[in-house]
Amino acid sequence: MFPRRLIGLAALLAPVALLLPAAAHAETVVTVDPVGDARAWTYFQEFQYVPAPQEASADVIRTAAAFVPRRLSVAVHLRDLQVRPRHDTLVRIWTPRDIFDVTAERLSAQRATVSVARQRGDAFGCRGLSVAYDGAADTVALSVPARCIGSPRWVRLGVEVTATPEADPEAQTAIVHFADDGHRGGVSENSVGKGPRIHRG
Ligand SMILES: [Ca+2]
Repeated sequence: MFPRRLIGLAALLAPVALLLPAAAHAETVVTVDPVGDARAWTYFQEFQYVPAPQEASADVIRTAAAFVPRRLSVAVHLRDLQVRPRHDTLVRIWTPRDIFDVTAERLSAQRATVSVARQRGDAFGCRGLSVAYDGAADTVALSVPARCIGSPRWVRLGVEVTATPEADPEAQTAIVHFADDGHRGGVSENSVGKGPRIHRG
């Protein structure tokens, strides 16, 4: 009934068809950042950053993100995610219309918290927003419901991690802070590096 050539073609296409469902999933976009490019500063020397190549807990080495219809997932990989008196992860989300800041914070070994705000705005409620600190995998994984950021067609991400290894309330200005930007060598005091567009799919 079918010409042999067509049957041969169908046999050839069958494995390709099997791959299609996987191809239809949202891609995971991975960006890499230099190893050992964290910076240190104290409030006393505000914005006078010095190289801190030994700092591993704030050193972003890779960010993996996937944007499916209902959710943006971001995993920030650190060189060595240790427990610190204070550890903050900022994920800035640029959409076609807005800019949002998702901020995760972990104080010592307490349960991490996360909030979302419009840039320079107040935090707002977002059911389903979550963060998971995983010391074994050295990741801070964030999940942001798409509706909380206006269900945009695409996003671009900025990542900045800050860690404070010593907490001495008697000597505020002497506390050393470490930071790293996930999309550039070192950090900048007035901007956050921007990753590529990630389309929702
Ligand atoms: Ca880095």
